[in-house]
Amino acid sequence: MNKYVKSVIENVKKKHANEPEFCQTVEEVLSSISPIVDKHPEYEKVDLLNRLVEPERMFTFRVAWMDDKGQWHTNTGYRCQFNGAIGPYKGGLRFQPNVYPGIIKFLGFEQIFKNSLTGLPIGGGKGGADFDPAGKSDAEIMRFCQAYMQELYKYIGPDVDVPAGDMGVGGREIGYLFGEWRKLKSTWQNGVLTGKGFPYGGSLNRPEATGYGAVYYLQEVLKHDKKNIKGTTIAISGFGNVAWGICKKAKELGAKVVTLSGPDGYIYDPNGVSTDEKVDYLLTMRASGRNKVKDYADKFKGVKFYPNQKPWGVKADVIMPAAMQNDVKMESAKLIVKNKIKYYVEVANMPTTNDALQYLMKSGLTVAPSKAVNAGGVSVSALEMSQNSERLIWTAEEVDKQLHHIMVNIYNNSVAAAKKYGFGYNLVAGANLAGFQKVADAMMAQGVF
Ligand code: 2IT
Repeated sequence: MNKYVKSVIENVKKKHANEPEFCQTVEEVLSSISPIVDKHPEYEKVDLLNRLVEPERMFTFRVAWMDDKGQWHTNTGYRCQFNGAIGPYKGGLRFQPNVYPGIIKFLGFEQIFKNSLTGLPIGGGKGGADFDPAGKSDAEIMRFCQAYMQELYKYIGPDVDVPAGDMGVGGREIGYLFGEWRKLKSTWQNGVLTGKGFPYGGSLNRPEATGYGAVYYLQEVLKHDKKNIKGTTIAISGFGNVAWGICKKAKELGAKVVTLSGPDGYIYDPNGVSTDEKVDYLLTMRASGRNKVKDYADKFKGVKFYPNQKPWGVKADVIMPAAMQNDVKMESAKLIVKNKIKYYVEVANMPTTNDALQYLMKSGLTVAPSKAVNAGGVSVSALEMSQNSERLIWTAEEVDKQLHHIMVNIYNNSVAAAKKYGFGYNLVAGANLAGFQKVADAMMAQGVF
């Protein structure tokens, strides 16, 4: 590995020893871009890589809110504006009790390269809070979102930083956040958030975009091996918004999603999540706030529930982890290899530990990285920004067409970048190389700061 790259990885590991997720993504990205750095000795002179791993700025703020009994609570809010070289900071907000600076930084760092891959002018950012939405009433969620925006509004704007949703932040939360923005600013200002509801500036197909984009990417992967997606069986984790989008598009294309998972275990549906009723039921389960995937097995015949297990031991053509980071560790990777699965397509941000990812690749699976596969979500967010600034509304067909085009480009650019730098057919290295090159070029052009 390039000596400068190595020193930056070591530097991050030392400096951020208490933020393992951030160290993990930095090591994963930087180790694949080493051949670009070999070709550009000038990067070291301007210390490009140490600047790349340092957020341009990051905010931490207090969020105080009242529960329905009149008791006050205090949480920590975050917004990380990681890299704005190619456009306004763009990235989601995650509300989850395990949120701390290491999670926000890992997501923000991934977002830089993901957003670059989309080909659209958006920089990398991320935010969130260590707030637990589970079991909260609608009024409590509203008060939390309002209190959160009372601080966040100071740092964002349509040409500055455009937040969206992530885990724990869906259409409802974006609505409350946007309402508070309007209350505080008395301006529409081109929408300022993405993932808004359709009646007030949201884009058609934004809720579906991450899942749809992932399936479009999968189609390209299969096409490479002269395979058709029709009849393909897919094992996924999660049952949230992203899983829903995957099921909906897979059903349309004749593929079968046979597993879903939640904190309580996983379900196996041999017939697939392949009817409108089943796909819609995912929304019902999510809206119930129960956070239990067992409900699906109770509702539909012939479905088996496996308590406290992950779905990685099942036989399927494709594995698509779509729940959370580090969901697939070495022991699960071994099961996947033992079952002779050929395609491992990440969807959630960093769902695989670095050792498990390396092992899957070495074992001959085709591995696709999340920063490419899940980029459809943020791509349609960028299309929402375009529609808002032009005061236009595109049809669902138009948005879908553009999304499809973007995903095919991401795949092709990744394949080409990996080939160019001698990695062969390597989608993981390719995504990092292609994503990095554009950001590095932009940073070099803009001078040192
Ligand atoms: O991880 C992601 O790309 C997101 N949570 C969506 C970001 C966005 O701005 O739509």
